[in-house]
Amino acid sequence: MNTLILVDLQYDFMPGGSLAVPEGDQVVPVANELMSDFDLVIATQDWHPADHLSFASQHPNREIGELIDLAGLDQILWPDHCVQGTRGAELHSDLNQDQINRVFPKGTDRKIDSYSGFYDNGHQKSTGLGEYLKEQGVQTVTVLGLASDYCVKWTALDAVKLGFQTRLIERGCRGVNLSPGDVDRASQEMQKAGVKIIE
Ligand code: VGL
Ligand code: ZN
Repeated sequence: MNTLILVDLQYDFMPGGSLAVPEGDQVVPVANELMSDFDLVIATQDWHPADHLSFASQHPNREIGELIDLAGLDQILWPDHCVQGTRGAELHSDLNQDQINRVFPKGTDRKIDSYSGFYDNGHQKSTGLGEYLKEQGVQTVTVLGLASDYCVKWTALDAVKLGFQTRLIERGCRGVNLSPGDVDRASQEMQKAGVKIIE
């Protein structure tokens, strides 16, 4: 089971979206091009309630980009994004969605963020993705999507931890770079953990 994981290819992470990743839309054609090479295609979908506590709007006197403590975990405050049922939360319509076998939502619990497609940031609750891949007999996963320095990174790191051989398609990823160099550091961190960076 040759498996491709498409991370958060949603309008809010594309140019014009509320948490726009520079050139985020450029990875959509890469995803489309690669899908047919895989037996199984999974998409993750950031899927927050409107009052999600990762939103700066939920914390009076706090600003976007600030770091807070959220139930004991470091939390960066983001603009409202990927609110359930809104257009910003939809997968980009140029994606060949009929080739996506399953979509795994994440970040649905108001009180905890979920960068990884496998677990929330406290590693308390699984999205079901890891169990699903194991059931399917998947051994190797290939990851691409948005954003390199957040959801892609944590998804790839969890994939390694779960024992999957993990590959990352670099040209299929773009990052936020909240601090300059974040994407490069994410890449190094993934590589160190055993993720094979391709191209
Ligand atoms: C993401 C920040 C907040 C991502 C999701 O998809 O990388 N980043 N929520
Ligand atoms: Zn989010």
